[in-house]
Amino acid sequence: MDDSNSFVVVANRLPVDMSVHPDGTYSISPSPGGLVTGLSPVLEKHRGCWVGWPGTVDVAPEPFRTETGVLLHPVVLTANDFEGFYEGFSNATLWPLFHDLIVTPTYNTEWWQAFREVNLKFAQAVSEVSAHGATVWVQDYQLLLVPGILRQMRPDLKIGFFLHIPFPSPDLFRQLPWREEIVRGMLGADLLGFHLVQNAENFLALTQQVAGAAGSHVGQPNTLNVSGGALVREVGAHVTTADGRRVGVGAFPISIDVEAFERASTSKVSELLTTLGSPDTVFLGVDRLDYTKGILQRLLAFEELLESGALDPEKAVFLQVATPSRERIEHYRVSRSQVEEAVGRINGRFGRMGHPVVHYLHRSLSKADLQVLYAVADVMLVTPFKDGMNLVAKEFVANHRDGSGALVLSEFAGAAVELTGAYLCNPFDVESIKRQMVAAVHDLEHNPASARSRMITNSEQVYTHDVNVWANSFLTCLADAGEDS
Ligand code: ADQ
Repeated sequence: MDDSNSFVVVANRLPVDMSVHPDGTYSISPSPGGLVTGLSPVLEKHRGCWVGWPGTVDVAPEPFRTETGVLLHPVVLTANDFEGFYEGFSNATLWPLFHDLIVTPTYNTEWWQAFREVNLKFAQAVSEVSAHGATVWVQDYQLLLVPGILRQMRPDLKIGFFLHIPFPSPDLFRQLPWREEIVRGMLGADLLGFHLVQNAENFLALTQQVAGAAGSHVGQPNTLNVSGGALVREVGAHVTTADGRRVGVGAFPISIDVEAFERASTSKVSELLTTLGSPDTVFLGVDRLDYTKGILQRLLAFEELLESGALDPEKAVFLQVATPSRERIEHYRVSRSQVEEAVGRINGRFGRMGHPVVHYLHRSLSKADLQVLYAVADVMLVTPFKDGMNLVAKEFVANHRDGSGALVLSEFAGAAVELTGAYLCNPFDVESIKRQMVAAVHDLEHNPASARSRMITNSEQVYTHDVNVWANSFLTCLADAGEDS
């Protein structure tokens, strides 16, 4: 067995997209998304192994090493697995439930069966590749059952689990017909990590309510410990399972590889500004096209500000980049058509020939191109209805280390706990988004010292709490976790 398999990450997706060509050959390209952004630097540092699905059904390449030294171990999923496990249970049941029912979750027994079977496949793949006593780090809501299955297959492993999305209040979670199995699956880990203390507290409260899950009792739930508004270096709480294992529970807010987001090349920035007609104010949104992200609401806020004359269409532009996401799911299709209809309407109303007021791209961009956009933007709009963390907000902040620009941020994004210099808005209230957009523009123009001090506060937080701090604090806690109580 390969030595590098003493550190194994397992996530639904590999950090690559694979496409199969008609002649049977395939090509591979990087895949965007928060989880990949957070984990890639960690895996590169540990020269570890990443187990996951390559994004194509029924076929997968042999394990291979990336240019940066990470061993990728593909898991084969069938078209049925993809539908029931991924589109169904993961993204039409768990995703909306864990994001506080922004759309109504579907509870479907066949999807649940597929979810169990595919979690078993992932656990088997991990079990095959992991060295004796290896550390296995299981990622996210698609693999909630993997810790429990792995614990039975391979009791020698040290198992950590990190949830990248919010953990809902127990009252919502209890809707799930398979709630006990899910909690039991999670409790197979030695350490459970969440972004926020609130998420960890929701889980701890749940283990008391769904006690049948493991006959578990909660230890010291009130000692969850926060320093600097966010970081927990020690596991402050634990759950003792019926079989006497101690499962650590803590909050570890994810972050970014700050060096990758230093300022972009100035020539490209001024080139883009000229292309945009040298506007006074550039607003920017960058998201996966997901109904949780509040893209439509921020476009409506922009439209209403143009309508009322608070913004001048000759002087303000809005750039929105939306990565295609989960396009076969109905709610995602509806979201896309609403966003695109709004873009067309706003340009029809306020643009002129050769001068749209909203520039919209429905595609993935390279990190270098994203950096140019972050640098061009005066006001970044991050307005999700609910978000585990939101790395886009942190990327923008890292790009504005000099204190330029302003961030309008939803109070329901996990990042709001840390980025205290942001202009916080309530995305359910378009007036609130408008107010904060206007306040940000006003400060940038008339109160630059205050705007600068806000952004410096944000960037200091991100530069002192980068992705290495996140990974090291989780992995240090994991190394100490799992002893019998
Ligand atoms: P996401 O919902 O994907 O992540 P986010 O945290 O903002 O959301 O991460 C998106 C990542 O994708 C960023 O690194 C961004 O640069 C990249 N990206 C977005 N649009 C892009 C585009 N058009 N082209 C290229 N790259 C693009 C989930 C959770 C979040 C949590 C992360 C990490 O939903 O709440 O912050 O995981 O835990």
